[in-house]
Amino acid sequence: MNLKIGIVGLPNVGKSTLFNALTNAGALAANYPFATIEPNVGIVPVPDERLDVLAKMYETDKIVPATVEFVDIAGLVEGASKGEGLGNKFLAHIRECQAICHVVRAFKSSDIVRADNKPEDDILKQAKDDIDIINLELQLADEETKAKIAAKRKKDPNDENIPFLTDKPVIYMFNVDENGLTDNDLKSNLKDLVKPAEAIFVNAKLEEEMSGMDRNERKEFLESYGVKDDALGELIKAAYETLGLQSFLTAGKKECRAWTIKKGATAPEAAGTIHTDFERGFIAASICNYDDLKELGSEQAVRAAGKLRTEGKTYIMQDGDVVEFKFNV
Ligand SMILES: Nc1nc2c(ncn2[C@@H]2O[C@H](COP(=O)(O)OP(=O)(O)O)[C@@H](O)[C@H]2O)c(=O)[nH]1
Ligand SMILES: [Mg+2]
Repeated sequence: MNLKIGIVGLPNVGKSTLFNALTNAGALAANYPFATIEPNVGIVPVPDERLDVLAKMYETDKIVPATVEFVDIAGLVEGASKGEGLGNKFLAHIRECQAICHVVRAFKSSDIVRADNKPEDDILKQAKDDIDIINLELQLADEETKAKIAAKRKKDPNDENIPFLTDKPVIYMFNVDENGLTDNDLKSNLKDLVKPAEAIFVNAKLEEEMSGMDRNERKEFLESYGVKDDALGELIKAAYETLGLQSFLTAGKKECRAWTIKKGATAPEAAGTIHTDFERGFIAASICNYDDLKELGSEQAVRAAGKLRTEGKTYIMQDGDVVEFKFNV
């Protein structure tokens, strides 16, 4: 399952700064050859401390984290649907994404002009106006798509399986300044603007400043500003929540790996994310819970404690299941 998230927002809200910070944090989060496919597309490993624990336990040769693909989508401006800016070029990019990360400017800076050139006065009101502009452009783009389909095929576009932009789940990422990070009134007001969508708060400047730091330094640095998790961690948590995703793990000498599946997925469906043959030839899954494994220290100990289960076709996977599939090819 390839999770792809598109970063949208008005110009000068901090999209590219955040894109760079996210890909940089990802490169650091795991020893994984992360890739920038194009200047605006990056594959980022999902930080998962469980993999480090398993890797030690199994004396693993290789850690393979789950990954998320981020796309920095420029060109969405007021009037984009009428051909302003890069016009509709952003549409194709957004269509391919499962979720949209909508970056909203909520920091004050007299140096960085707002897209509308207005002076910064009321952060809350301006954030609302900015959000409305982007959402209207997405809506207009969908209207246009619908009209095109209707004209071409003389069909009701609502009957077709078109991935409309406004159907995509949105995570709002408010780019706040240092004061905003701990301003609970501001945060709760911004949250209210977009609920029931997920809202997260980051400071793109701080994220950028962490680019040369290792994991421990980052943690300390963020804590000094009263922040628990970095933008990557926050965004991935919100995306998993919004899209109803979870991870299961496989562990062995050859590799320790995290896999992304839907909540509610059955054991054969989980097997299918590894290989379609695994799903077709599914026999059973040998499963233990990550916390049990961590606590007891080894697979043998888990087995001895009677906590290694054999599950069949109807088993519903749980987050943190450590799994070995048995199958017929
Ligand atoms: N003061 C301040 N400046 C920021 C912040 N985030 C981004 N910027 C600056 O705003 C400008 C535009 O940022 P950029 O990431 O290119 O915005 P984009 O147009 O949305 O991609 C750059 O000069 C950034 O350094 C922030 O949190 N605080
Ligand atoms: Mg940019």
